[in-house]
Amino acid sequence: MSKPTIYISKPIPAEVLSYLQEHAICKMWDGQGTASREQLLSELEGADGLLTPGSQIDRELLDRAPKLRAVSSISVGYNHFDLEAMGERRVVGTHTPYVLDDTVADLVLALMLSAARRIPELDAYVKRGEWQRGKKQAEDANFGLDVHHRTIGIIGMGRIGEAIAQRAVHGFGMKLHYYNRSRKPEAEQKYGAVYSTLEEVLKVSDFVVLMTPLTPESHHMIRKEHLALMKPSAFLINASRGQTVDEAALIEALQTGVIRGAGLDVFDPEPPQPDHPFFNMPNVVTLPHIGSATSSTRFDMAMLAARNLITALSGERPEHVVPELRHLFD
Ligand code: 8YV
Repeated sequence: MSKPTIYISKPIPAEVLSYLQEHAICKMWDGQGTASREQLLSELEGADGLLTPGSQIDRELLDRAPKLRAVSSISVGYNHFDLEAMGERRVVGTHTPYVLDDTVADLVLALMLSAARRIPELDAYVKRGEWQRGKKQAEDANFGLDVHHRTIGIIGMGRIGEAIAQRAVHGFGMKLHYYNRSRKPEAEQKYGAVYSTLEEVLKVSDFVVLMTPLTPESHHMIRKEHLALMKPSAFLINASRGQTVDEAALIEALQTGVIRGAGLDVFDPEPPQPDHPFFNMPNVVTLPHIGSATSSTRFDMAMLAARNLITALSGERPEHVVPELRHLFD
């Protein structure tokens, strides 16, 4: 059987590339970062498969890629897949769950600690040579807040949510409330987690952590009326997708003291505009969507995505086909 042709839209580790080259004819985006939409549209004509870190896969793109049989995303989230269009055209979509759970959970704790202890602000004082000013600022009664023994509210108790729960409860002695579509009796047993309504989680938590996939149901699930339920001393932490929050409402809540601060790895849109109000808010810690970005986890994600793609192109069902497209193998 002749080898399939695949298009790789971002640089990947050499070992992952050699694996792919054993099984496929590889065409690669060789510029900086990730191939742009325009580049993808013009490169996919002869491709049977695509390896991507999260480019939009929609009807326009599928029209330009008549041979495409599989798209493998180097990400756990797959809100960039038009599942209906892919299903209609029998294009398999895969993602990379499990391998990033601990890395993203670590980052969520880092965001909580950075926001509560205002670490980036203090780091900037020290580096500007303003040691005394930084120290004085931090010693003001109203500056740093404790994370340990506080209440964390996790919205979306999937695998990453559980990895956060484990750190928060067993590492920091936090109390845990969670909201999820379905109850998680195991998490309740392991972490003493209290299953609550969304409203209740917002009301009782000192740190509200959003860890839900972006779906039509979770789009803007946190709006002005939800932020108003939070304690004025509470923080919102988002390392899932920016669109789960109404960003305009969040800006207003932060500017008017409805909540105390935020730790954000994700925005709507990304990247945020250069003059975004968050950039002048000392109570907001921002990161450029790097939740899973450690070298070993990114390696594992790329390798898993490569294996998913080759399995899908062989006609077998890859372990990590997204649930909504499993029916393509029935
Ligand atoms: C990815 C992510 O790094 O996995 C996800 O869903 O958000 C990140 O880990 C990002 O999508 C780019 O690949």
